[in-house]
This record gives sequence, C-alpha cells and structure tokens, in this order.
Amino acid sequence: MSVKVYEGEDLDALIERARSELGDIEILYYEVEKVPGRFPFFRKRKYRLFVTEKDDEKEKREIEKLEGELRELKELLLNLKENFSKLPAQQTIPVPSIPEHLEDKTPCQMPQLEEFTGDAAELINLLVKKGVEPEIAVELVKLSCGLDIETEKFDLNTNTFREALIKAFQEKLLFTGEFKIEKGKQRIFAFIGPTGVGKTTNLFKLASKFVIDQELKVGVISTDTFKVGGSQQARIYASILNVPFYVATDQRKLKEIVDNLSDLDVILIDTVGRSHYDYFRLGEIKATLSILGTSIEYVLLVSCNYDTKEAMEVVNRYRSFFPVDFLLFTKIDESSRPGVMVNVGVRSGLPLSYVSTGQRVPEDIKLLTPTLISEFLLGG
Ligand SMILES: Nc1nc2c(ncn2[C@@H]2O[C@H](COP(=O)(O)OP(=O)(O)OP(=O)(O)O)[C@@H](O)[C@H]2O)c(=O)[nH]1
Ligand SMILES: [Mg+2]
Repeated sequence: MSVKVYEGEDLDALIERARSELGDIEILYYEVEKVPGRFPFFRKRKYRLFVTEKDDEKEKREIEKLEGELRELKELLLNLKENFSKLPAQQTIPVPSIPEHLEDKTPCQMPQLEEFTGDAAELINLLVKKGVEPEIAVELVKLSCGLDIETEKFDLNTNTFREALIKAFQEKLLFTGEFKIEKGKQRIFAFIGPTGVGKTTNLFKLASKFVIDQELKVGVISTDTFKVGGSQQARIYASILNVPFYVATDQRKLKEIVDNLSDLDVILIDTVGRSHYDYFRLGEIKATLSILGTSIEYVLLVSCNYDTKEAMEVVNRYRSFFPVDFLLFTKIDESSRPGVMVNVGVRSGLPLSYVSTGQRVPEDIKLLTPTLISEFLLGG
C-alpha cells in the first residue's frame, strides 16, 4: 500500500486534488498544524492529508462514512465559531423536556404516605414517577419537611417543590462543581465506562470547555486500540479542537507519552468501552492505566437509560477495578426517568460532575447542580 501526503490550508481542496490525481482514494487520516492566534477556533490551520489508492468496495464505504463525518464536523465547527462569538457572560440553563414518545407510562410502586400530608405527599409521588426509588424519595422530601402539630404529619416547610428539592439535594448528594484546573498543576482524567456510553464524545466536550473557557493546555490520549476506527473518531475531534492527540498501545507507551506531556495543564485519557461483566477486559484497562498510579482521576460514565439496578451494577463492578472519583451521566435526553441520577448519587456516595444532554459536541453537556437535577425532575 503506497501512502501519498498532501499539504495545504483547505482540506476539501486537498481531497479533491488527491482524487483528481489518484482516482478513487482512501483517506487514512489527516493532521492539522496550528498557526498561532488568540482563539483556538479562529486559528488558521495547515492540513496534512494522508491518502492511498482504494482497492475494494469496503474501502469505498469507509471513505463515504469518513467524508460524512468530516462534513458534519465542519458544520459543527462553523456553529462553534458562531456560538463562541455570541456567548453571553451568564448563561441560563434550558432543560430539555422529555419527548412524548419517551414518556414512561409504566406504573410505579408508590410508597405508603400516611405520615405525610398535602404537598409533601404530592412531591414524593412526583419523584417516584420520575424514577426516584420510593425510600429515597421519602428520605429526600423529609429533609424539607416539618411536623404539622395539628395533623401530626410531615408537610413541606418550603414555598415551592423546587426549593424543597434543591435543599434536599444539597444535603444528600455530592457535586464536584466545574472541574477547575490551575495552570501548571497538571491533572489527568481517565474516562471509563461501558461500551457506547459516550466516553469519547463527552471527553471532547470537556476538552472544549477546558480550552475555551479556561484557556488551558490540553492533550488527549486514546488507549482505544480495540474498536475499528475508535482512535480515528477521537483523532478527528482532537484536530478540530487543535489539541495534541496520541494513541497508547500499552502501559509503557502510555507512561512515555504522559512523561513527555508534563507542560500540559490537563491530560484526558479515552479508554475502550467494556461491558461491566467482562472482568478479563476490565482488568486489561486497569493494567494499562495502573502505570500512572494515583495521578489519574477516574470519571465513570453512566447512561441515564439504565434502570437503577443496572446502573448500580455498572458502578459497583467498575469500582471493584478502579478508584472511581466522579460520575458523569449521559443520554438524559433519551430517558424519561432522571431519578436514576439521584438514586445512583445517593447509593454510591460518589460526587456528580456533568450530564450529557445530547449528541452535539461540544454544546450538549451541562454541569450537574442541585438546581439542574431539580429541573430535570420537575420539568417535562
Ligand atoms: N442521545 C445521546 N447520544 C449520546 C450522548 N452522549 C453520547 N451519545 C452518542 O452515543 C454514541 C456513542 O458515543 P461514544 O462517545 O462514541 O461512546 P463511547 O463510550 O466512546 O463508545 P465506545 O468507545 O465504543 O465504548 C454516539 O453516537 C454519541 O453521539 C447523549 O448524551 N445523548
Ligand atoms: Mg469511544
């Protein structure tokens, strides 16, 4: 296989040139060299495109797929440029409502509520309908209740449901707040979790926050050498964000790469998705990452599509391999039961970081706060 390299400032033009010279081509990958400028997304780029002549139908399909991704990403980049220039100083948090077809109509088991009166009982019922386990719902609502002397029952001592929930979550759940990185004090985060949970896409959403909001020096390492195109997907995101990207095939290589990146503020490590039942493969990831010892902070991603039992199974099994530091929830937009975040937060005692609200990179991620969880539970 002979590889040809094209260089220039316009990626589409390079692809066209390669096509006109070679006929059908396979795009192997491309690199972007940054030309210094003030904002990452406005920098001029120099592309280096690696192609080879295509020799079968399978490769043709792969090229079409890649081109589709490139077009999508180009659109994303244009959106980003637009949004970045329009960013207001303070943003409100719109909470997506649950599409009707996703509304969960299955009956829930309601707790006995004789000891509660009025609004308190109503709030407990509402929480249970949104997936909060009955005993947790009771425990939470009690935190915002007082005993009504006349009726000898618990009733809310706040003005609104929202206030009651915010108060309860402040007491009952842990929140990381924005990951604030001090320049020069490097932090390394590894993104772990089941197959397809959203590790790669959400890693880049956070990378984008670090680059744009905090102006940090960020690097990404993929240890995903298993999935076909696994590191390629990450490579494309990295080139759009203009952050250095490396693939570590084993422990030794990982250590070598990290040692060479000591000038970066944040290193984000993407891992290959593994079923939480696959002890052998989880052990492999652990073995690779363990070379970095305690310098890694582990972010475990959990999908809101899981019911609480399955989500806790994921958390417990992953915790038996990795010292999980934070939880990051994904796919809240596909779930009608946001209560799973509350249940897992309470049952695991782990701090909650962010929630992924859709597929768009980098917009679809929000910081989890007592207010945001309350809005997910009360809205929609
Ligand atoms: N609807 C929705 N889709 C999401 C969300 N987060 C990620 N996805 C999609 O889920 C799919 C898998 O995302 P990836 O980031 O590749 O997941 P991963 O965990 O890296 O997958 P593996 O590397 O195969 O384990 C992609 O199509 C993402 O766009 C989300 O919050 N909502
Ligand atoms: Mg991935």
